[in-house]
Amino acid sequence: MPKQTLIPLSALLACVALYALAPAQSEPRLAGRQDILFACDFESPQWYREWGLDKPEPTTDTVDHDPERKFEPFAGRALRVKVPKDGNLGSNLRFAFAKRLGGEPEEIRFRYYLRLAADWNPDLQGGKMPGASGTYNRAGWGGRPVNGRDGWSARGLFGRFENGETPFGFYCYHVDMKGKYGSGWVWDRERLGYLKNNRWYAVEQHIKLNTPGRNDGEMRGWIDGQLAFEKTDVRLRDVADLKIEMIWFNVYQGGTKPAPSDDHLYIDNVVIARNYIGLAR
Ligand SMILES: [Ca+2]
Repeated sequence: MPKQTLIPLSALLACVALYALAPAQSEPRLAGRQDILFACDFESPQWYREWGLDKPEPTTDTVDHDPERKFEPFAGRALRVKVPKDGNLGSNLRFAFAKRLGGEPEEIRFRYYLRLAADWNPDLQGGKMPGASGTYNRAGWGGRPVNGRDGWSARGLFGRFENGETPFGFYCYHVDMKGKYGSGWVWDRERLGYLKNNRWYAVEQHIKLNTPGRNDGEMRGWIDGQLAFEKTDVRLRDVADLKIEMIWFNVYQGGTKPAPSDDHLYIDNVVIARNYIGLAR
């Protein structure tokens, strides 16, 4: 079982000192905020080091132009993620709180800008998008249901293409789940979570873990600053030592069937924070 940990204030302050300059450069609105835990604008040639990697994953790179897929920058370079034909995995980037900050929170916000490329057409199957998780490599993903003591996850979800739009939501392994697989909750408020290709969206997520054993966990989603989903009765855990282990920047098509074609998307302006982040501009 994971050790029960609190983020030491010194670690938090060190982190703020480390990252406070980076978002201020690319996002003036974040300047001076003391609650920003991580920001990545993908401008550095060694952007992957900001994610704790020695080299980028083979399905990821950064681009400032990509006319074949109708890319237009949101702010300079962006991460390009490819789900390859005959594959499933596009990104497995992670920001693990204990490793990076010395402790794990119970509430977190994160926001990124997402653009589905011209070739994005998940006709066959949906899949996973970035989200928070606490699987501790035991339970809460890949058909490994949870029991309240072993793990949980609340990744993003995308559904199959519907009339040229991609339904977007949460894919959640929680204590009240039925069967082997997590629950899919599309962000259907005012259809805000139905995303079109070839335009940028600001995607923000809020996770507040429940009181152990109680149905009072909170999950929210915003698209372009508008509340697209809210659920305040989630039970992600029954024990206090399950925390928010990481932000799992997962992009995965499936399921188990391989993708029938290459599908690309772009990500920029990633921010993880303690409070609501909002739009970059
Ligand atoms: Ca950028």
